[in-house]
Amino acid sequence: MIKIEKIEIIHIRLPIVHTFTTGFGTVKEKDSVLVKMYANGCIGYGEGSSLQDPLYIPEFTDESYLVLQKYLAPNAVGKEFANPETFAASYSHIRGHSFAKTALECAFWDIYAQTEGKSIKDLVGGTQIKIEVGESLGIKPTVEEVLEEVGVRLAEGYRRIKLKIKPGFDVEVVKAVREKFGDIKLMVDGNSSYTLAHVDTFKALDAYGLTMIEQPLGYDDIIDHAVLQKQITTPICLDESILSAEDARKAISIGACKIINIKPGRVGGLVEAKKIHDLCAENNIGVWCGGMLETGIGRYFNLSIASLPNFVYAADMSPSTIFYKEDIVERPFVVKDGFVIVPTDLQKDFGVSEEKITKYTVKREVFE
Ligand code: OSB
Ligand code: MG
Repeated sequence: MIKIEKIEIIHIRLPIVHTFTTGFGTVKEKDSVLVKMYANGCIGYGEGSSLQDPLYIPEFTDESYLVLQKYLAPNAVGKEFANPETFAASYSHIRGHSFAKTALECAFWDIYAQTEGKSIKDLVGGTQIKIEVGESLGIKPTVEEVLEEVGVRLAEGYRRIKLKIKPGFDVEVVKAVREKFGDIKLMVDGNSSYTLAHVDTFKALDAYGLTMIEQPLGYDDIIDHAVLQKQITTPICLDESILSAEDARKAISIGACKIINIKPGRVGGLVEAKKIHDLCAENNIGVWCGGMLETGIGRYFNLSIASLPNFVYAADMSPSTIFYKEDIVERPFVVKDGFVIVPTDLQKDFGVSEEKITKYTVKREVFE
């Protein structure tokens, strides 16, 4: 049994090296909420990597913090749990707020792994020891700038390129990348900036052999995605619309997607992420691990879950050095020949820096 003695919730804000523009808007600095958990003589960390503003899905960082402060942390402290599944079940009556739940659940996983003397990869049944990595490229003022960065990332070894698109910045940029770089693994992400009125744009994109089109339509939609999927050959991948295994089951059953992007943060943690993974495997839907510009802490859990066998497409797993001047871990991972090694111990592999957490803290509260 794991007895939770103390929980700290920490809102951090990291400056980023360059802004990140998508179909939902521009990320100018990155917020996250961290949970530091004390139990059985161990310390565990988790990250809920929501955005500062409600632009991607409704939950934003002040809200994640508030839900942890008012419900999740006070309800967990002083209690005992056998494993992450029973722990997650203890707050499943709280609706929504998947990023807040992820921060809490991941801190518990970190402690659970330490007490079991096993890696999270082994505990979840992971089979891959390294994860294939792609770059997610923001929208730039010009196509030229996109071409330049694609060239840099391919030279660095990234194995696929994901282009962020929005109405007016789509077919032209895809065409230019194909013409310049040929038969690379290429995909696009619309971040819910299109509607069914844009069907001709997606039919035009069919000509470019994209691996997938990620979340073109409404952030909470599956119906229109099913309508669109019937009219185009490129597989649709859902991101924003899938917050749970139940959402995934419904989307698959109506043919709304052929691929799912699993982000632990968006679905409430590793327990739900594994359920979605297993459901997709049974239904021949390949998955891959997306990202929310997490710090090294969040990326540690993303890499752990991405070791499951049905994670068959390259992950959005650029190292924090691409986004941040400084990470809050001592030794951020590196991409080597287009892969990242799955870490097995947060402290030994990455090393959490309390000093850097303090430097970027907006607010913090202790529950004991
Ligand atoms: O839609 O996948 C997305 C970043 C913030 C919010 C949404 C998304 C993204 C990314 C970045 O594409 C992926 C990463 O973390 O490397
Ligand atoms: Mg996406």
